[in-house]
Amino acid sequence: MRPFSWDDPFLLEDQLSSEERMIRDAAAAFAADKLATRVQEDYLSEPVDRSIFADFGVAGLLGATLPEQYGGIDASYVAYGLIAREIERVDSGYRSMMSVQSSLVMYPIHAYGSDAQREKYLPKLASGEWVGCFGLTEPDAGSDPGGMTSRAEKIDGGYRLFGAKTWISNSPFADVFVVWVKSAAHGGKVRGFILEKGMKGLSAPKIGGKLSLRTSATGEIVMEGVEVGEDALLPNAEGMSGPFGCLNRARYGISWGVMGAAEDCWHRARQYGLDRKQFDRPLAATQLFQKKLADMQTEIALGLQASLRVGRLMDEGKFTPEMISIVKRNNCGKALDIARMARDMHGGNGIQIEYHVMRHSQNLETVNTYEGTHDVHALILGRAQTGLQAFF
Ligand code: TGC
Ligand code: FAD
Repeated sequence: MRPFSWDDPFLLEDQLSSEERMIRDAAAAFAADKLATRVQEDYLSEPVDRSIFADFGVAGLLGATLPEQYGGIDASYVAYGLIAREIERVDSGYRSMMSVQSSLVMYPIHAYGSDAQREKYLPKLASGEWVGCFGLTEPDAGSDPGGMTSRAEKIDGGYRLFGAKTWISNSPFADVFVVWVKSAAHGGKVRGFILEKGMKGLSAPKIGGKLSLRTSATGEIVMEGVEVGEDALLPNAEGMSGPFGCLNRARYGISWGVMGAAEDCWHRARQYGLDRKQFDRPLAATQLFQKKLADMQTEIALGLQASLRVGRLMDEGKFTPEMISIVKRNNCGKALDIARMARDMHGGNGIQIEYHVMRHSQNLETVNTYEGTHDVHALILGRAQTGLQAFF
């Protein structure tokens, strides 16, 4: 019988293809070399620094699921999840940068864009030369994005856009803005537009003072009569299924990513308990400490298996959004519990940047909220099993 692998209880490793393992190993090496080396300084300084995108691009980690023709590596959705897990093992903010670019900017341009839009934007987004952002949330429309008031008015040869988006990852340094607004020319339906930095009437001020996700820059998108041509409209998406189609991919990636952050907390708590002695014995020799480690191991092993299953279903074209709600919601909630517990298990040291666990727990507060809060995903799942709408 094979010995029990405490850090891979269900032998996840054996369930991956050699190509998936290769992509995972490349992402892990990248994360150790380029991200772990700067994370403490980035978290403390809350930088507006886009240089990391070029590093991601060189490593082939942007838009990985897209075809090579557009700069992707034709990776499976399982491989995409494995990339998110390795990046978020270092920091949720870095994973946010990667997943917004991949799932929320490159995916809609590929899935809903014209050939000209694909050729113009995707290679430069894949290389990290250009940075993208995704504007859906508004000051008065967060969990209910259908309540947005941003709008496009038809003008000769194009559109004029008005409105404000808030809480937008990457916006302060973005070159490419995928924004979702209601278009009167399309019966008031939600349509996607691609805006570019420097357009008259477009600005993206930074939101400062965040106590979470500090390695990732967040800002607004302000549109004061931004004029664009017909070629800025994403032709192949109409209605809320456009932005939600992107969110399906990003939420799925998050379900893997948060397990990476949780694993980092678990491994650090275990090692701390082995090293630290109180009452003349290691903390890890106490029953309470071991119970906490067992809870972490169990939830992470189950969460990873669930994400792997959803990833395989995505690769087979058999997924539904509700499956993604289950893994986004549960994995985020469990990862947040694990990070808070790991912080506690580190005692006073747990609040220090050098011990990493409090940074993870602060980050996971955001990840549990964005892309649909924990409770909003509960309502999606409640509606799916009762047929009853409980949003209002
Ligand atoms: P509802 O009536 O359910 O649906 C309206 C239309 O949308 C379609 N749809 C979906 N299509 C594809 N995938 C999904 N997951 C879909 N969910 C809904 C639906 O079929 C319908 O289409 P049609 O053609 O019939 O009109 O919509 P609702 O208005 O009742 O919405 C309720 C709810 C809660 C499901 C939805 O609004 C929601 O998910 N709210 C959460 C908002 C959210 O996730 N925002 C994310 C903003 S982006 C972000 O946070 C990025 S952070 C990234 C980072 O930094 O990593
Ligand atoms: P609200 O919708 O006001 O929710 C507040 C509370 O009320 C929550 O607990 C929620 O669960 C609860 N609630 C809401 N509705 C109901 C209901 N019907 N029943 C019961 N409870 C309910 N958005 C983008 O478009 N692009 C981005 O790149 C992006 N990046 C982000 C980065 C960061 C750092 C953060 C914090 C957010 C980001 N967001 C982004 C926005 C994010 O998606 C929203 O914050 C999220 O959807 C929640 O919306 P809200 O903040 O308006 O909260």
